[in-house]
Amino acid sequence: SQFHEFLAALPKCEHHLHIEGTFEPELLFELAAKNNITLPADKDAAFASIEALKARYLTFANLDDFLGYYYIAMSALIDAADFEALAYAYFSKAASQNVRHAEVFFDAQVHTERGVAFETVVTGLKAAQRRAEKDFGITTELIMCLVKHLPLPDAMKTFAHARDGGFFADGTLLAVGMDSSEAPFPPKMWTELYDAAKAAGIKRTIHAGEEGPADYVVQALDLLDAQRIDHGLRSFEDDALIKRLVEQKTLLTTCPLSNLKLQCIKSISEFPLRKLLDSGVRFSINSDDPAYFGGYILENYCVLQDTFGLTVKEWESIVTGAVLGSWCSEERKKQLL
Ligand code: ES4
Ligand code: ZN
Repeated sequence: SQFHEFLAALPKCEHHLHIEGTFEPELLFELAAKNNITLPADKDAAFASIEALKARYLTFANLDDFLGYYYIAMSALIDAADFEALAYAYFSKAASQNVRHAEVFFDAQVHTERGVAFETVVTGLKAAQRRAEKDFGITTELIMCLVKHLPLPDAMKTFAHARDGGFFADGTLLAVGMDSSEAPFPPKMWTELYDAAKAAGIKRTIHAGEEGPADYVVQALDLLDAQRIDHGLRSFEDDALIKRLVEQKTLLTTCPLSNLKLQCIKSISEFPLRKLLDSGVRFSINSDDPAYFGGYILENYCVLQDTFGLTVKEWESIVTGAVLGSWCSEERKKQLL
């Protein structure tokens, strides 16, 4: 429709995108073959073919059901060129949807745990970032996510490696975040990590209020001093929390198709878009794991438009909010506005 063309043309920022979540089945099978990695088709028939895997991705029972596939797929990423190919494919797709600035997560520990060096991951991602900026004019940043399903000392070790190796100081990494399974791992478990990041002057975000309750968002603010909240879907269960998010201008990086596919909401009409707009909370609309959830950023914008019928003015305020919530230089913000 004409409105979809308007949405396609809007200059966008993406703040909630797991680079491993852009691993399309075609590239997964290609890299698995190249690297002699056998996908576990003996244990799960979904890995028998690209088509079977795509069919399996159509529905997930919950976050952990999805994460099982996401972590297995990652095992096909071995050398720097693999990470470069993965990230360049995403940047190219994002640029085609008029994403001008992207802040991208990667799951460092999941790679180092299986024997891929931290430096290999970062080298590949950086090569893609350089090429994408040159080819498409898109600016990109990396946010290192630590995973909640591994113990705190593990996260501390990976964080210290990145900090002491100068990866934050030299601008290779922009910020730290946390992701993976939520409900059993409340934010209060990670105070040591967030204290260390804050002490080192490093920006902090965390996935909270996706499957977990609004109280996890409160914990992230109170105990971790998180400056951004990834998802924050359930924040509207707590009016005082919303008031605080508005006052502090905390960005919620929302992901509607992800919430739908992981059964956090039963339909897009349950996504709290009206509340986000009416409360004045700063938020952006993002794709999370587009290879798994049935759409990149534009498809997320379009499904909201088809459900909620926003005005041009409302969309303009959404993309402006996304620029203002970005962690780029003031100079770059001016270019994006
Ligand atoms: C994730 Cl949707 C989502 N939630 C939590 N952790 C994640 N890692 C990748 N995608
Ligand atoms: Zn996420």
